Amino acid sequence: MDKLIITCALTGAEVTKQLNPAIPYTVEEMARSAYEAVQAGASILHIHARHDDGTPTQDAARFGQILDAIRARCPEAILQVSTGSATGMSREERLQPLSLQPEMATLDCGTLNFGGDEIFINTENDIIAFAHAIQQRGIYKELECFEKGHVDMALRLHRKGVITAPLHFSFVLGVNGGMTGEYRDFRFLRDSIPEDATYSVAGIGRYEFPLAEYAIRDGGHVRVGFEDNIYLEKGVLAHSNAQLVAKAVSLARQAGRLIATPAEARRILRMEAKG
Ligand code: KMH
Ligand code: ZN
Repeated sequence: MDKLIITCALTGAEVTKQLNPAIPYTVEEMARSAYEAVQAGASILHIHARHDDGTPTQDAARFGQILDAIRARCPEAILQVSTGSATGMSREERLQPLSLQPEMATLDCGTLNFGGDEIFINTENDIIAFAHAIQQRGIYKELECFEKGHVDMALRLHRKGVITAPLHFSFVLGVNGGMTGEYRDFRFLRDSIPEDATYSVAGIGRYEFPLAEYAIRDGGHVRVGFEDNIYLEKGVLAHSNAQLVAKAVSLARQAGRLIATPAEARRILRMEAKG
């Protein structure tokens, strides 16, 4: 079994300091949280940008400051920018950070309800445009799928030559409007992707650690972090992203799975063959 790749989703676009004061917003908070997460065992950092007041932004200048500050403290880590951002942003707004030539970016593979009146819109033409923009620049992509239809869309576009190999999926499960993160959901998605594809799981809220355990035992990879979950355990807020990463590391240890360094993660994901 390959070593375990741990991604840390540092802040996202939705959670706030009102819910957990440790959520990073500022450039300094992002850099510190990234450093601690990498020290704890993360090899990939999934990055959203916020203004100092917590408002999500895809502004390239703000993203550039955050990426530079993280690179200065974590020169080896794989930096994955979000092209999903927050609901309601236009295609052009969302694509902005690709101009910074990050090593990795997300490619969201379908639309879904996102709680309340929110809809996270990714039409087929959006997905095609994002795939071209990411691949043209030689950036490695992670295929974010919130339900089975998104996996099918990614595979359909792969067969058409729009989405190129290597295929690395992220199953983001437990969003209010997407698929839940029960074992049967995990199994269904995991069995739906090609043999030579890789995958990571991101469980929202209470699904974070149960899903992590399924993936750890199955040979998949894991994402944790404040974007997805703010609790270390039921009713106990996490003080840092690093605590959530450390918990994933300890689950891996219990299962006898070693943790990948960033260099090892690049090899496991075949990042040299960007597609
Ligand atoms: N914040 C969500 C609306 C991504 O990073 O690519 C979208 C999201 C997906 O977080
Ligand atoms: Zn995200």
